[in-house]
Amino acid sequence: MDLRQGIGLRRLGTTADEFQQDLLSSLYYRRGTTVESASARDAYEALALTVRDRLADRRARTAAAHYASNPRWVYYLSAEYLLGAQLEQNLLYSGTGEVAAEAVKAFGRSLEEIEELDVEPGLGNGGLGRLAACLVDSMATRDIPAVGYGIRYDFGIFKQSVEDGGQAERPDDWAFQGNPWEFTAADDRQTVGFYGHTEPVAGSEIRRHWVPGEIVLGEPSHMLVPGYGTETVNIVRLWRARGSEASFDLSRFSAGQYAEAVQEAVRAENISKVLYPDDSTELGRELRLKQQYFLCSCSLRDIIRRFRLRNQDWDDFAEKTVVQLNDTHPTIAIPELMRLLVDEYGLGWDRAWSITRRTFAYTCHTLLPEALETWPVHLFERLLPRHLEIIYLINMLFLQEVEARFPGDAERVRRMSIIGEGDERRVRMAHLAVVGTEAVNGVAELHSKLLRETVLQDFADLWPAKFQNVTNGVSPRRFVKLANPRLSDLITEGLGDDSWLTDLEHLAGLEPLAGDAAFAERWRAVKRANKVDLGAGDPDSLTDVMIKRFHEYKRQQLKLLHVITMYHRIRENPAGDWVPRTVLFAGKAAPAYHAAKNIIRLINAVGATIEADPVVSPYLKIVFAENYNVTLAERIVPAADLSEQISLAGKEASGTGNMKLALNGAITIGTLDGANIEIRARVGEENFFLFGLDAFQAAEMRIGGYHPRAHYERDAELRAALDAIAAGEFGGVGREVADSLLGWDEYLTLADYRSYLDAQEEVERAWRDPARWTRMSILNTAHSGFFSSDRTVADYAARIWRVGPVTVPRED
Ligand code: CJB
Repeated sequence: MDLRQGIGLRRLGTTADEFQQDLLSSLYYRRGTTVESASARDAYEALALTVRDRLADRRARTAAAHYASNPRWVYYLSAEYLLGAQLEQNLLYSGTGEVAAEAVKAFGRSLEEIEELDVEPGLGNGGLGRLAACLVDSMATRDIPAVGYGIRYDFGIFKQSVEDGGQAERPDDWAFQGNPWEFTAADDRQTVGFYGHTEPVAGSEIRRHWVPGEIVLGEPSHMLVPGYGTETVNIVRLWRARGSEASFDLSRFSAGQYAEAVQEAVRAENISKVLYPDDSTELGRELRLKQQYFLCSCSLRDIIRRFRLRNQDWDDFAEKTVVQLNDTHPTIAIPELMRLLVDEYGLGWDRAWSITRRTFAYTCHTLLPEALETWPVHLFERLLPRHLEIIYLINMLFLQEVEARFPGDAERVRRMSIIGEGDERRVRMAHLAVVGTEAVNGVAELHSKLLRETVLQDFADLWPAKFQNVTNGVSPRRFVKLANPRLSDLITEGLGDDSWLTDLEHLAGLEPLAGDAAFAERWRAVKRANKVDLGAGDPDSLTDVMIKRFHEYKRQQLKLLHVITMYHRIRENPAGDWVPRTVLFAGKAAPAYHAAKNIIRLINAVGATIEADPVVSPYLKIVFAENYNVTLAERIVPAADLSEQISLAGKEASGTGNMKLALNGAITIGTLDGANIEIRARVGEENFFLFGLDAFQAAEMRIGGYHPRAHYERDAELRAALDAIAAGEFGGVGREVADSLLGWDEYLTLADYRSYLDAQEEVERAWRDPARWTRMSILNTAHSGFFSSDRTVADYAARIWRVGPVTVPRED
């Protein structure tokens, strides 16, 4: 199908000359400038537009193919997307990398220089947001008709720097200079209501009329999401809040009240102003619920609009649509769909409920109680009065079902209710998400099991078949091919082709090469060159990385206790045979998370102390890499020797950094937590450094009365490390950190300390034997093929979404 024929467009060329011509056209006609006067920014934008055009072509063919086949769609609803930088990816996915490198010579600049200007949209916090990005990549790669819906925050995750030894935050005005990857589509604007009251509808018991007290516009823009090795280009559609025309008060303006004249518009636009920078904790702020509802209301109306392009009958809706809720953040979509179907489209309650339940699926990403969202009933009542009525009705019918299944079990009914009755009545979003969906999944085997057996046990008793596991995965294109071109070339050479990029299990073909000395030598050389590029420390030292959000459950403090102990050991025995290490930390702490920021401060202080110490510094170096984001991960991951995955077992739902690092040949030191368990099972116990309590033992220990002080008393090295911290050897915050560890130690850091240090000694034994280490490294890569997000998407598609691919024809 050639969509260009009808409108007489010429085809976009594929040769270097044609590409260069298009690049110059972009510069002249779309940037309005010439080669002679082109700034670096002009060069970047012209290149981005030229690449984007190639994808837009494929996008048009994709849309046509989807329209023609009227398929079942996946709609992924996520409050966060960490898409990463776009230029390099889109060059790869459009196959224009080489011609572009040639063409930009016209500007007298290298492609690398131009790529520097490509800002990553940091529209997420961490793992959950990056997972969303990997899944949309893989859905396109697997030709699944899909749209990712999200919020176009003006300010993404804050920029982090270290000032005076601690974390400082600056706003991330990521699109300040414009974003060439984005298309706005003002015609698809939606109107969203908030506040107000509800009124009866004559002749109906169930329908109500909601009269909102505030109206906000949602304006969509989209970014293209190309598949790799296929023609499909899907989209991520992001909503931006705008004041309506009525929100500008001309009479006040005329009276000179300028601020008052725009205050309503400002209030509206605040909804998409900034991403909440909390990872795994919910603050329960009104604006956050407004964001969530804004996302869901705009997206569902868009989904319905799209459905009605090709379908008439509401009974087909759930056949044609699956809406995946990325954690509880978009759960308000459930009552919103009910409201739209019942109040706006006049469907009966039971029919609407049947459609709704069959439409949604819910992924849970946590086990931390503080991350399970609940909202005060009174907030709901004020902000979303109609939704609260609907939730009450859903809850009443649901509790009748529970009562019928478990007669007389009032305690169970209380536990399962969507409304929590405590000092303050609250809406439990996770309960609503389980009740209103067809499938619920955790993100790694252990996590899914713990969800069934602990947090959501009552629900699993009621509906065992609803609960599933889909282990997370990562994009091999971004996290191997783009991040680690040297290793990618070596893998391709070793395997004979690059089919591993779309079928990552092919990496298993590297296994025989693990024993090949020449291949191992080259493997080592790749790692070394990547370390040189990173420039974090001596490339011959063991590069030990802990890169993730700062959170006490992830236990950066345990890593720090190890470092301090090494510092003490080396000082005591400077002539010892020490393995030189570079310990690299990177990650952000939520700005309001005091304890996590203390740990960052302490890390930097310990780093400075070591650096100033002539005895220890030749062997030990701490690097704190500022402003961890996708782009920085792409630089660190290829250079890592050792991957720190040391959360308390039972706390990390999955982890995905662990997968990225293993795929790039880093060896994991880790607990039996999240996906670590599955990584270890695949790469082999002998290629994984295990330590610590398992989830069962950890839970038992916590219940049985845990005494961190007993570990302190018993272990002289631990005592020395904690004493040094508490005495303020590394600054004043040490006292607080030590008090928290000795007083309560929520995440059993001290209980796992000795086992962790022992495992680190095993690490050093392995490191001293380069042949052994390299073999372990190769086998980690070879057996991590399972952790491709293509496999994750295939699992969702087969078991939860029940969708198939739609092939987009090539342009012939
Ligand atoms: N996760 O990043 C977040 N934010 C949350 O609010 C809750 C969970 C993380 O999601 C990742 C993707 O599933 C997991 O790998 C990770 O364990 C989890 O903490």
